[in-house]
Amino acid sequence: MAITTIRVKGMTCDGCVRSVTRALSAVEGVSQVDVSLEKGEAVVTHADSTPVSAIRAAVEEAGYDVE
Ligand code: 9UX
Repeated sequence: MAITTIRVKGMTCDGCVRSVTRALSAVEGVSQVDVSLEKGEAVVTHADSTPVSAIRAAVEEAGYDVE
């Protein structure tokens, strides 16, 4: 198990938070997602086998930028 924190740019409302949460939850191996609008951060708990690149890609495909 690993915990990765990424900075997400462009979230402006709770709908954005839900979109990012949904996108991250769909990534293979992800077991927990905590997205903070205030911090502009997502804390993702995932399997060791889940590449951070897949986590970043999911956020970008949902329409947000990863710092
Ligand atoms: Mo509300 Mo957040 O339209 O994109 S979901 S601003």
